Amino acid sequence: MLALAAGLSLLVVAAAPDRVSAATTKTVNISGFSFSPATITINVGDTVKWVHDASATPHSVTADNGSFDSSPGCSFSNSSACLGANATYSHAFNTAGSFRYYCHIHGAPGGMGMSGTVVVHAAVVKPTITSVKPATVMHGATGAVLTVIGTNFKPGVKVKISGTGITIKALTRVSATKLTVKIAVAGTAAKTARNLTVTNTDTGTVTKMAAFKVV
Ligand SMILES: [Cu+2]
Repeated sequence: MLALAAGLSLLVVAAAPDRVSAATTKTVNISGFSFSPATITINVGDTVKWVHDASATPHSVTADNGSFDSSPGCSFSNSSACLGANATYSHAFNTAGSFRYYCHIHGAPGGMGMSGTVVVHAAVVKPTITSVKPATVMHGATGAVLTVIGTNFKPGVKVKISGTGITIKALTRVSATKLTVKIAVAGTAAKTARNLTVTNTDTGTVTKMAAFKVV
């Protein structure tokens, strides 16, 4: 029974997208009459924690689009509903985009006065490589074509091959799951196994060790 449970949890882990980084929390300080930093950049799933300084000045963290508000009732006449000395407010961001916010007392929507922006980047999902064919490439071949099968190959994808003596002549992204790589293999290229690395413009990357061999 224990073994079965362990097997199931392994399956769950394998099915999850291969994220480059885990969720984190970043801090914005509410100091004086400003948010610091005024613009903070995070990834989808991350949390921003706002920390009020030690002063008693009332503030709020209020989204322009109404999606979050630390202190809905906060106003000049109701400052007890605002964030006070050393108060904190946290909000998790689960969609990519740029989110403006302001303070009910000292700012206004549209970046007026005491305000800030949270920039949320889409999570980086790594590409994967299932297979590279053919398994061997002839020494001195001038127009060999490797077919790379995998997932999440994005437009602008780049390919690198380990070692020296191999020149990439053309790279075609046939689809998100298929690349073709035309290579020339120098007569002096070492007859060794080569690693092939695929890298997306969003930095998601994967290397297949000994993807093919020069023979
Ligand atoms: Cu304020």
